[in-house]
Amino acid sequence: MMKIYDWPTGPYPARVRIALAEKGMRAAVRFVSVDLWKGEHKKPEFLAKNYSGTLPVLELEDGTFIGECTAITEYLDALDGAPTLTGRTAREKGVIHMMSKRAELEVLDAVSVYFHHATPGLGPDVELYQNPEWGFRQRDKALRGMHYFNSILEKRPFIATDAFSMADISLIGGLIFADLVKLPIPEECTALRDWWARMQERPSVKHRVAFSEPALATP
Ligand SMILES: N[C@@H](CCC(=O)N[C@@H](CS)C(=O)NCC(=O)O)C(=O)O
Repeated sequence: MMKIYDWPTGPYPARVRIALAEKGMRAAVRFVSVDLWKGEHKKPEFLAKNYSGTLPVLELEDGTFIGECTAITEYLDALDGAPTLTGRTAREKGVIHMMSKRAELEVLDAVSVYFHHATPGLGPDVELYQNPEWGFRQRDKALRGMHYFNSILEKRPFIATDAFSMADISLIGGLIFADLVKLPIPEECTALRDWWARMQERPSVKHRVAFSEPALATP
């Protein structure tokens, strides 16, 4: 069985949990918890699985490790021969990849830097270097990014195409993180707020933490 190393409430792990649920593949993986608050992701044993020291990581049955949410999502989407999240045509693949990367660069990763640099983050034992000025700049970048995605959602129902895709999942990750650090979507971004309300109603998003609990309990 495939394994996913993650932390149930983490915004990045949420992206893979959502992708799995959207694909109906929950039963195909076992979750292994890595405690971010204890810094388990920075220990040599975990770094051997993922050089970057981040969650989530997918382990295939042949022992291959795949890190990075987008890479994991692409792998899972290709597995059943019926891609629904990363695009069927060349055009869809290109546009979805671009918009997903943009959601990471402009919102999700920026909120993450804000969390790690301008707030206590994961605590003094884990956050060995903090640069608050950089953190606050990234917070402002994330707010600009929210305005950008609001302008996209004024024109179409989803981030990349007319259908739900990996790009939506990447921005969902960003807004999950923004919620955690209490960075609200600006009032005037009504299209983004409406989209976020719709996304939170999707079962894959709503039940992302709960669905793996039985698997977590399995040794
Ligand atoms: N680019 C990576 C980023 C993953 C990431 O930052 N994950 C968070 C979990 S929510 C993490 O491991 N943070 C711990 C840290 O940076 O110390 C991806 O997309 O998978």
